[in-house]
Amino acid sequence: MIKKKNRWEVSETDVTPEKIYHQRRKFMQTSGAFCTTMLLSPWGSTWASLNQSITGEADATSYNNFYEFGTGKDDPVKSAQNFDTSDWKIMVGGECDRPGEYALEDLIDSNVVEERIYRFRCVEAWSMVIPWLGVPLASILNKLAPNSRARYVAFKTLHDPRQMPGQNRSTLQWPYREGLRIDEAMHPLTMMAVGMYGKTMPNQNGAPIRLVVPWKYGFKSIKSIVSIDFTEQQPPTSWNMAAAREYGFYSNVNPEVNHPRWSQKKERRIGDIFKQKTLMFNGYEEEVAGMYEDMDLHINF
Ligand SMILES: Nc1nc2c(c(=O)[nH]1)N[C@H]1C(S)=C(S)[C@@H](COP(=O)(O)O)O[C@H]1N2
Ligand SMILES: [Mo]
Repeated sequence: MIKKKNRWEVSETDVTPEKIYHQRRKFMQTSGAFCTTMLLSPWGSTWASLNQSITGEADATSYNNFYEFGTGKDDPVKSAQNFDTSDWKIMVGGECDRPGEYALEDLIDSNVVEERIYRFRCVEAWSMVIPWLGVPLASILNKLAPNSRARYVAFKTLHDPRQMPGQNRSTLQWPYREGLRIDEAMHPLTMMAVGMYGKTMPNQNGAPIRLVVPWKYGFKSIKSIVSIDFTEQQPPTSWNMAAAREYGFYSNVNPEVNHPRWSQKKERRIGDIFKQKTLMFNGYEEEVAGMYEDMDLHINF
């Protein structure tokens, strides 16, 4: 159950890099599955209208990129409805002391699940503001005890063409892969999300567990994760494999580095009419710029 305060007890909903909203919520598990309740506060539907900066839940859960369920923005909400995420396991391997197969409840400490409102910027120049539920990725990685050779963390999405119709086509090389440098993975802003808008993660948004890296383009936030590997070498990533000239390993949101086919200077927030300026590192510059101090971001895009 997610124990929610009444909406009027929610003190701070300002989405700024300085005041990242951390509303801790208890997230308890019942019989190995996460269970949510909306009994206490229906803010998932009301909050968005009260606070314009949060993207409407209906938009965030029906305008998706999840190519395993089709390339149209409205394909995932339609074709992921029967996606079976019960008894989910994550295989952990590589440079760590505790490899093996883990159930979600082994990796996620139920009483540290918290809600965080993050800006989310897709490389296609649209954006959203989402209240996620999850834990810092670092809290999971620390349990797995990476060793000193672990310089990167690689993630894979489930590969199951029977359930994921998009995997019957070679739009991308499956399974979907992503990766982070270990300092990026351990950064306190990096989150493993298990829900949004106070509810368990909808299938189309990456149930049951997905990454959220708010200063990077959306495609780094890999959905429906089944494996975590610690590696010494930079791991291959799906979009980089598909078009290396267009999608680099880092993919930090950067208005000064254009995609070869379009500008990254502006974005349209879903639900808004007018575009707004894209911020360096998606507005999280103060928190993350230090990790890239010695790098030329035009080369390491
Ligand atoms: N497995 C997988 N993860 C994925 C994708 C995908 O196609 N497959 N799309 C990415 C892209 S491009 C974006 S913008 C975000 C979209 O997340 P959302 O649908 O929750 O907004 O998911 C990312 N994670
Ligand atoms: Mo994206």
